[in-house]
Amino acid sequence: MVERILANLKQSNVNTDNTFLQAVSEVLSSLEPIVRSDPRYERYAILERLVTPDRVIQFKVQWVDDQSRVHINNGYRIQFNNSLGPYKGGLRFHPSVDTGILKFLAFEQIFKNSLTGLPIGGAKGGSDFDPKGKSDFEIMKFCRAFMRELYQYIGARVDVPAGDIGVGAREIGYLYGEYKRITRNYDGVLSGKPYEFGGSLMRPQATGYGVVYFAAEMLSQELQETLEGKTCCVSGAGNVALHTIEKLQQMGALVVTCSDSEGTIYDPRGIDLCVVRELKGNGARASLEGYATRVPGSVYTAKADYPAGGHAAWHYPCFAAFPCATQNELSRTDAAKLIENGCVAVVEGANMPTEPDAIELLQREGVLFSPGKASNAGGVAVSEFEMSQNASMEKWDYDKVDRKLQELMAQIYKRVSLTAKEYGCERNFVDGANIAAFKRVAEAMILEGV
Ligand code: NDP
Ligand code: 2IT
Repeated sequence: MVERILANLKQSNVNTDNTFLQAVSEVLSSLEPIVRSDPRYERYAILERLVTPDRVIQFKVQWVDDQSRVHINNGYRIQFNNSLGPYKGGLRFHPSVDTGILKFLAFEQIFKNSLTGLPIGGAKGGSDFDPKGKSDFEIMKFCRAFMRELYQYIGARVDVPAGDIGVGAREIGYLYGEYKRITRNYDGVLSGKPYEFGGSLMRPQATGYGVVYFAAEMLSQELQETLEGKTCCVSGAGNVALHTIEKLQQMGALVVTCSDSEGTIYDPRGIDLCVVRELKGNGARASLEGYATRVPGSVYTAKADYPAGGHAAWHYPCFAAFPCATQNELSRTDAAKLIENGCVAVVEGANMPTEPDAIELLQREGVLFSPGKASNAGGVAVSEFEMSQNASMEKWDYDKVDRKLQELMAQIYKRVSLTAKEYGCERNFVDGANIAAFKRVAEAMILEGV
């Protein structure tokens, strides 16, 4: 059955990026044993329905830059599945965005959101707009034009977008302002809003901090280990990477790498977050090359000089690796190097950053591997906390959000590891996550009828 579904999907997705097929084939291969164990899944065509988005919305975004030139971009929202709750998932602004990438992200989001145990469905959206080099006013004008189309498809109980690559609190603020101007509605239609108008404390930190809470729980339960005094490698230098580094440092780890789309920094004395923030903060997107000129002893490797078939960040010795930039950024070559250097855990902060043959090798060699849908779910969980605060007109304090986030990450770890044990694939957190997430969504799909 799984092979037939994949063959059909291949035929209907020939013209898009193949990350969607990659994500689906990983999930379906985890589900093969469980799907055969319950005849209802076939009777209700759960798999076929699950791999087909409810709606793929595409619209034109036209805006005018600071030199009065007119630009046209594609805007998208993919509402994949709302069986568990309102559609929920981020918006990505990056030139690579197309329906293929967004389908992969929205599909993964269904499973991630299910793993949180919270009432949220799966969606993703965005644009091929490139925020790099744009002025603050251009970003504002683009966000307003984007929302002029998007507003009709979203709502606090319908679909609640948030940030992702290229979209942070600044962009969410501009998007929300335009939504409010059009609808006169002050509800929580976006999450990740600035604190001043309904944002939750700790939402900016939530994904990265959650990644480290998950890693700490996994290391303690599986290896009776902690992160204190351990060398860690991180990729990325955006929202998820910076907060992963920050929490790792708070827990006493030594983080020696970070990266952006042009290159990687290695700093054996530990990444100086103040310097990275000066280069990357507040929408500034200066190259990390500037880090090496400012911090003596650090080394910058440009992407063109990366090891063949690999990423420089994964070629330094470390105890644990945290890919936090983008999809498919950790190859089999990188996995082999991590293993050779004694790495014991790979914890995904980004969505699907590890290539399938790299995952297979890491698992085969006994490296603990956590898929993003489990370890980066803290971001969307705190988004749901924000929805909850907006609905009840409350404001939670920082400690409450932090405590709830820590509890939730520990619960996700438990759900994933117990499910893996129950289905005879102990320590395979990919299968554990896919099966646990699937069971909850499939049950809801059966109960709501076709
Ligand atoms: P940001 O835009 O804040 O940062 C993205 C980082 O990744 C930047 O350092 C960027 O480099 C780098 N990057 C982006 N695209 C590429 C590419 N094609 N090749 C190499 N490097 C690249 O995004 P986030 O930190 O929010 O997102 C990072 C990852 O985490 C994504 O996979 C996202 O889907 C996932 N995620 C995000 C959540 C959130 O709450 N924000 C929640 C859960 C997952 P440069 O500065 O040069 O562009
Ligand atoms: O991939 C993700 O989980 C996000 N980009 C965050 C989604 C959200 O709704 O907070």
